Amino acid sequence: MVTPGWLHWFEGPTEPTFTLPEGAVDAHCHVFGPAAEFPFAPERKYTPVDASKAQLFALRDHLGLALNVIVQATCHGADNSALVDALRHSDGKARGVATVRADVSDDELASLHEAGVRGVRFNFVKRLVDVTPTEVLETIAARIAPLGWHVVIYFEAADLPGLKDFFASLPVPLVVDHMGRPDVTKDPEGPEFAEFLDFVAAGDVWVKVSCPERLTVTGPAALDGETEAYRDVVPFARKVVERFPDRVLWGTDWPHPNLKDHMPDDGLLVDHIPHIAPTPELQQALLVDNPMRLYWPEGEHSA
Ligand code: 0GY
Repeated sequence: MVTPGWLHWFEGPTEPTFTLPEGAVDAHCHVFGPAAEFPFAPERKYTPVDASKAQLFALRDHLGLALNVIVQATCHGADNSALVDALRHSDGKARGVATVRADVSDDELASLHEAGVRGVRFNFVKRLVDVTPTEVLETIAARIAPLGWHVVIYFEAADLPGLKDFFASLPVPLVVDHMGRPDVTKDPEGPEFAEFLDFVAAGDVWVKVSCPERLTVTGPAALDGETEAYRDVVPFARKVVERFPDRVLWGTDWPHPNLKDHMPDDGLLVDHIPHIAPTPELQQALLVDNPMRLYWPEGEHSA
């Protein structure tokens, strides 16, 4: 049974007004099931509505995106079958971020790499996962480092002080989901966000300036043609984009798990981009050059 109150992803998104640069990458999205083919993990904390690879690729084409980076969602645990199936059917247009356990075999890692996986995700958001001991995560990081992969980290802003030394010790590039989930009611110039920016500045750390729909408190929502959506998130995202233009990534987060308030129109999420990356140079870096360096360093179609 789907989790009570679960919001279905937005059907029939508008066509964006903002024209994406050629080759734009959605660097954070998911597939869910379909459950009949790829059952959800027994240890999951939520049961979503199905969101298939075909539906994801249709959204990509509708929005004018070229490529996807599909991130393993917690509802699939460490069973990457749905992710790998999507990668294998993407015609080279998708790369992936998997979840693995410390005892994953070398053959399995090689097979994930061959399918297009280029990173693993460490999730510290307690409503989504049970805590994995840091020694286990260190083992995983050591296993994937020789493959040239990175670690995607997902945490709440309040947890960064306790985690940042551990993050800094990892022997691979780091990619932070959703700007480290700042509390956008606080001052973007204040000490909490400054601590996050210092953490990014100090290491090989990349940031997804994604999920305004999840971080916003006062909106307005990306619905009904709203062209000034999520104004409270903009100063945070813009600050990151302008300070680290070569280490930022953008993604839709489709199909937007666990939103409680509203489901955004993904076309309007694309129209949000010029608010956070106002110049063509920043847009080219955010949407094309940076994700290509991380996920397709050898260029598309030469996996
Ligand atoms: C996201 C955010 C969330 C969920 C997951 O893997 C997941 O289940 O990441 C969330 O609930 O904040 O990145 O999709």
